Amino acid sequence: MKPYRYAILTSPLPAAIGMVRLWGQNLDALFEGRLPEKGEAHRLVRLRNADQGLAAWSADGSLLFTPHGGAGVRDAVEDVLKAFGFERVSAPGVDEDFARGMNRYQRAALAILPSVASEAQLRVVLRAMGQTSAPAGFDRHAFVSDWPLVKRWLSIPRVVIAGAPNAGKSTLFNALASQGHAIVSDTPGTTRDVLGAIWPLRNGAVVEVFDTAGLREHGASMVEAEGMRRARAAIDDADLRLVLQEHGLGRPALSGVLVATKCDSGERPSWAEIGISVHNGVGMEELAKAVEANLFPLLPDRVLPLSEAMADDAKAAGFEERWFGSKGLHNGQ
Ligand SMILES: Nc1nc2c(ncn2[C@@H]2O[C@H](COP(=O)(O)OP(=O)(O)OP(=O)(O)O)[C@@H](O)[C@H]2O)c(=O)[nH]1
Ligand SMILES: [Mg+2]
Repeated sequence: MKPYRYAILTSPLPAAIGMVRLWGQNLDALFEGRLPEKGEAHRLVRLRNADQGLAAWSADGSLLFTPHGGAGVRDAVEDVLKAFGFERVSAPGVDEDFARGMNRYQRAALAILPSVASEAQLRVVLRAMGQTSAPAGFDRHAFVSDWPLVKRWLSIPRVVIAGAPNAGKSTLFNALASQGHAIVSDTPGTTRDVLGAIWPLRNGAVVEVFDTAGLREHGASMVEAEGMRRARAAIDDADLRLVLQEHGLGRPALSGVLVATKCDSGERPSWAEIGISVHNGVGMEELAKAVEANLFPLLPDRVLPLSEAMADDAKAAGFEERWFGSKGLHNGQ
């Protein structure tokens, strides 16, 4: 075996950071910037032209270098190391190093970590890795088997705004989506394409919200008909539909959260769950709450990213004791 060795420890890239462990004499020569002194936690150094990152000495005398976690950075780091005569040694890193001692349950959470898209998801995943504790009142029994709910927290659900032409769909979309700029006009049949944007909710989760073409039975041109076809496909694909209808008209035929629009003076027809006016803000908070309640009926603190198969591992690893204490559980809902 060569005296100069390295191992890539990162789980499958891309990730926020990469991890490379280096063994060898005189590693200073590789880096621009001084390596940490004895007893010093870490230092920011540059590995030639590959990348800069933190360097820290390990107890076994190896150096842990953490550059950025892109595949391109990893290749550049490997090029530099190979040019200096380093040999790559196999270390299925997650097994051997970073995740040493982790069970299947924690590893699953680790694998999800690079694709975490919201603060709420991060909380779910970090808790799975045992880095934070469960809050008082957490009811394990409600969640261990509720994998679809957990998956929802770990994905970005699709919320589709649907309804008749001119109902106010694009106006609502623009209000919800900070980056969305759908055309709004009082001509029915304005929207043709499906437009998507991120809508951050107050519970820390994010959803993707979609504006669609208005649906009507008759009189649509060919282009509008294609718009409606796309709208229906998006509606079929939705995790949640917001079905909009002007407050003066009857109950819409589509199922979903029924929202009466243009309720500028607070009026709400009996068929509607919520009455909104984007123009003066009526019902907007209620609408956001309804979306949260439908898609995320539980707060992230109440969600365990456990599949049923993983639950046994979690128990075996003593999670129960660590998270719930020895006094047992109670349902704090
Ligand atoms: N008074 C009032 N008018 C509104 C409100 N929301 C939307 N409108 C008006 O309703 C008209 C239609 O709005 P859009 O958002 O384009 O309606 P849409 O449902 O996207 O229509 P299509 O794309 O044709 O299906 C526009 O003139 C808007 O200004 C509201 O809260 N109050
Ligand atoms: Mg529109």
